[in-house]
This record gives sequence, structure tokens and C-alpha cells, in this order.
Amino acid sequence: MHRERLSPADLALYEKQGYLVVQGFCRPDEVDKLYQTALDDDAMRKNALDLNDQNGKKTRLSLWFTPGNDVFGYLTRSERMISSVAQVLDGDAPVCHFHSKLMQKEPKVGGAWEWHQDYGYWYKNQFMFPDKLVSVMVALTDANKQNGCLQVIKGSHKLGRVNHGFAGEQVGADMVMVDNALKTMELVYVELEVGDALIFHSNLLHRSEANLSDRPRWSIISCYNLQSNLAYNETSTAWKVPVDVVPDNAIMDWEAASLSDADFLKKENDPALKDTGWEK
Ligand SMILES: O=C(O)CCC(=O)C(=O)O
Repeated sequence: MHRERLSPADLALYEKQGYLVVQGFCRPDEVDKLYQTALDDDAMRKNALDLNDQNGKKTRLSLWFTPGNDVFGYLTRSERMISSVAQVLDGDAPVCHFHSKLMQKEPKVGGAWEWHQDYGYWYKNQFMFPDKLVSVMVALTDANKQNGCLQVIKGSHKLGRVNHGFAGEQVGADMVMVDNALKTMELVYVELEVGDALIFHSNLLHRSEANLSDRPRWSIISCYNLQSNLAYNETSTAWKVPVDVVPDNAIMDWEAASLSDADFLKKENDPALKDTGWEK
């Protein structure tokens, strides 16, 4: 059994708001190593996909499924990560890693994300239980209003799944429901400092604006599932494989592989991406 990282108050906040910020989740030296790897690793760059927002700005991401023996694998498999995720998912099945993505929102050109719930996408993969899916965003650079930090509607995970259709080339939530939600629920700009983590429920409505600043906004978002939560329409397999947990010091102390063997998402290999506007 892992050490419990989140307090009862943290868990109560997650349950009430649909999200939780954990300050200083990663130390500065760990973030430096992760960010440098993100910049330097050829595989990460070659496997980046561009997604157009409604204004034609491009949001860039690299997405892979199986967490490996690279520094990102060590972060996503770390004891601190998996114990926190196990606490919020609150079940008796092991935690599995669905996928991770490096979000690369470049100065002036990094595009917006329309309002959506992650489960708006994952429902199409036929995952059964949205409560058993969670995302963890770790800030590799500061994220603030100027560079297009994440915005959330506090408590919106309690709405249940909202219909999603296409918004530009992205999948977006039904704006009637979003506007209704905004009449009574609070819109929060989740500003993060380097190394902070945002843990958020798969039904939390969120979006982000374009990065119009002259600073990059990079982060890694890792998504987790409980093994008992079956997906009936998902071709990747990591989502049902228990994470092989590594100690927290692996990021700094263990020898790290490159991401060249990672199973990156490729548009041409994934029928689910056909016609969705994903560009290699
Ligand atoms: O990083 C962002 O700005 C938004 C990402 C997002 O909404 C998502 O990955 O679901």
C-alpha cells in the first residue's frame, strides 16, 4: 500500500470542485530535467501533432500510451503520482495509465482548446465510469491568463456528461449547456507555477485560450483509469495494464531511455482520428 499523499480535506475539495491543485508536486530540478527532455528528445518532436482551433491557430501535442523507462515514464509511474491518483479514483482495482500528452503551446501561435469534458472524448471509447478516469496536468512552465492557462467551471463534473460535437476541428461541448452552467457556476482560471499539478475529473468542463504572450506554456497531462473500468471501444491497451510504480527519485536518479520506443499516437494508425482534423 502506498503512502497517502492527499489529505481528507484535499479529497473533499476534489469531490466538491472536480479538481485540485497540488503546489510543488515536482521540484524545480525535476521540472528542468523533464522540460529539457521535452525539448531535446527527437521522438517527442517527430511525433508532435498539430490541431487547429476555431481561429486557425495550432495547438501542438505529442501523445503516447505506454509509460516507459524515460523521464516522463518515471514521472507518470512515480509513487507520488500513482498514490494520489489511487486516492481520487477511490476503488479497489489497480491504477492504469491511459495516455500522456506533452502540450506545447508556443508563444503567439499556440491555439485555444474549446470547452469540453475529457469524458466527451472517452465516452466514445466506451469507458463505463467517468468517476474512474482522471487527468493530472503538471506545469513545465508557469501557466497564467496571459499564456492561456486552463479554465474550469468549478463543480461542473456533477452535471454528468454533456453532448459533444465538432467545434472547429476539435470536439467541443454543447454550448447551450456550457452557457447554462456559467450562469450559476464559477469560472476559474487555474494559474499554475512550474512544478504544480492540477488533478481534474473527466467530466469537469474546461478550456484554454490561445497563447498570445511571448512565453511558452508547456505541460504534461497524464490520464489514468482504474483497471476495473472497462473500455469497449479502445484499441490501445495501456488503459487496462496496472502501472509498474517506480520510486519518486527515479526521475533524477535512474538512467533514462529516450522516447524513441514509445507508442505515440499517429493519425494514420488510428481510425478514431480520421476526419477529426488531427494533423501530423
Ligand atoms: O492544455 C490545454 O490548454 C488544454 C488541454 C485540454 O483541455 C485537454 O487535454 O483536455
